[in-house]
Amino acid sequence: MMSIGRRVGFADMTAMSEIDEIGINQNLNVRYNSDIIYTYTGSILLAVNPYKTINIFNKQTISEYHMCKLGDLSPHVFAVAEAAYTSIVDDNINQACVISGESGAGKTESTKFILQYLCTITSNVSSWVQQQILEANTILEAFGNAKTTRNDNSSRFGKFMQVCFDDNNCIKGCVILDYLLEQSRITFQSVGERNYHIMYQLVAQGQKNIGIAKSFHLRPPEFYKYLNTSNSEKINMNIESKKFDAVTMAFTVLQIPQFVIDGVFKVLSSILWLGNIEFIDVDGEVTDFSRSDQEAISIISNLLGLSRCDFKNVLLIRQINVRGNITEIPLKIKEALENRHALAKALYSKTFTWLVSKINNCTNPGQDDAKFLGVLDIFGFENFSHNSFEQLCINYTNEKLHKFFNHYVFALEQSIYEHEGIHFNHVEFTDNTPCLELLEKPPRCVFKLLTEQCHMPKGSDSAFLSNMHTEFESHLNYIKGSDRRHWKTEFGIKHYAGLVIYAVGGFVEKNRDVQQDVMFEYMSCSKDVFIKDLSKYQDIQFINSSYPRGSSKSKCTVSDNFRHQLQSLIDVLQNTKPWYVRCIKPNLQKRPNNYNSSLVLDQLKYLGVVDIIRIRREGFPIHFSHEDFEVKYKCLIKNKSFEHPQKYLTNILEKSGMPPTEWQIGKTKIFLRNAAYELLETNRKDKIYKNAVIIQKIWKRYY
Ligand code: AD9
Ligand code: MG
Repeated sequence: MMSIGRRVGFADMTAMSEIDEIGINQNLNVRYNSDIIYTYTGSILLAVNPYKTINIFNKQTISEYHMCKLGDLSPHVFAVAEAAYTSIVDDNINQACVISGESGAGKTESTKFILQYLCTITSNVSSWVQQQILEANTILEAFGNAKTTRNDNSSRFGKFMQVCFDDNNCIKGCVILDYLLEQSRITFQSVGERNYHIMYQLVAQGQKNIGIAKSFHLRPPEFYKYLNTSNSEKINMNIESKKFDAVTMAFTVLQIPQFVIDGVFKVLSSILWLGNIEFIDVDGEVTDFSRSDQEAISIISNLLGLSRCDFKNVLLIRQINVRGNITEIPLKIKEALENRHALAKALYSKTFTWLVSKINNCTNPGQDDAKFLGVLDIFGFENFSHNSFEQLCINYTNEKLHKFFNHYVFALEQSIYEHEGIHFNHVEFTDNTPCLELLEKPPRCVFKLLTEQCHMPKGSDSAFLSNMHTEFESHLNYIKGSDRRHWKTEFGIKHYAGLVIYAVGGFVEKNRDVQQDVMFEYMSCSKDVFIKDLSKYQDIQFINSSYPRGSSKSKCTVSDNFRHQLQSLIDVLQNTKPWYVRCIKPNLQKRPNNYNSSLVLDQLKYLGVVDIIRIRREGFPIHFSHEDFEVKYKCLIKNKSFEHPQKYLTNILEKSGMPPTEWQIGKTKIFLRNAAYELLETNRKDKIYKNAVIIQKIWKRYY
């Protein structure tokens, strides 16, 4: 294993005398070349993805980090997990590990290491719960991850896993919140990308096991259009089928009954079959099935437990509600093709949220006020050659989290210093409030204008775009497109991490919450118990946020729901003690031993690393109220009778032997640098120990 005390470069970059991006980059590079992937900036951890196995994640390393303070050993994600856990135990405050970085930087792997750490150090008691938490991840990855050009195991949803603790600080369960699963992937994948892992795993299992193939009407992977939109490389049936076994095992550990597991696979198979329906155009107005569609229709209705006739209606007819009168209008071929894709996406995303809720039913400790340590693994900033609605939502998430981070690290800290009369050098940081306001602040903002179009019967992308151009023309964070030729199809937002050009095509449609209510209504009469249950399932995260249903005007759009979800996440984070893991991707080729300096430099810039180091070094990260400080450290001085309370505090600090540069006394609070705090703590623990020894001696003498 990596030698824990090995010195290469600076383990904590707040100790560097010269801090600029180049120095930081070199430091990370030198450490990376020696397979040291972790580096601190104060208590914030930077992690460079090694793209190879490094032997520092085993049980032995976990036990070395357990009970050690942050900074005692080499930087490690285990040290952050330990510090957060200790803080739950000592301070009784909820904790949050916020893991950020771009796609493929290592967020999901870091999340798993933190969970593995927590489950191991608390595993003497109910190890079943620990097992369930780890297996929940197996299911989430199978259903929510896919191969993309940037990452072979890319998470296509965000998650916040709250690990809950009982009064003895043992894990008693876990609550998972999921965010915005990417739906477009179910029906289309770009070149070099794939559908969700579980699709290949199921089909591969069908190739190996005739019983499975028969039960779920499975065919070889080449047969399915939804698995072949991207000409991706050949599927390794053996590996996929092994992974399928791991998923069924995980279902068992989570006590999901067999008929439910079968139900989930039936839905997946019917989604794959849906992709193969071709339709024929009857007369330009009406659509029907082609001869080859007949097999797919019977199989899907059979899998979903619907009558053929009901299912045909779902695929070929649209129902319109005009003042209570339902009118049926046949779909034109283009509409039928689109409607079929929408059905497939609705089925998959409902199954996904249903799965998350089932996992939660199993792992939820059932007590709302349990202490928790949350781990946030959410999509990083994205800027592709073609950016759409999904990228806007993802980048909006990053803006929100960046503001939260700024607020925590910079704004809050500096305003406290000013208020308390502390001397410090003001650190400038990029405040992203104007960009966030452009996106989300009512009454006129990007998301409001989009929703407005979605509520209009003839709402369109072009109307949305022209409204934005008029409304935000003079906004500093808005541009009308990459150049004049694209003003009719694009808009640009200057995010904290750079300018992103969005292609407006499809925004209105993607933001409309196409519920596929008719399909789910038919499914509620299904002969299959699971399908029936699934059709009635409503995501509780959205029940409260929805406006009254019925009129299309009041219906929540996808971005409305997402904004509510995100705001409640920020509200939760605001009441926790946050820990940050900033993940860095060293190269685009997913290769080990390959450090691309300019790629890393870009990431250092938008992760705000230089500013973090400056404020951490120039600032005083540890704060105590005068009273708390006195109670905690008065044991360190003998003379406890000072006329002036300020003198009393000064005396404690001076007696510890720390230079005055390491601490300051504010109007109501004491401010310490890390080194000062650690010295005080060591002195205090020594004192307590010595007192305990004395008491023991006295006790022995008398009894
Ligand atoms: V995405 O936004 O979900 O597309 P992540 O989550 O940031 O992305 P992920 O954790 O999936 O990235 O890491 C990508 C790949 O890098 C993994 O599949 C591993 O092959 C590799 N990786 C990441 N961290 C480590 C590590 N500590 N050790 C070894 C790693 N390999
Ligand atoms: Mg991930």
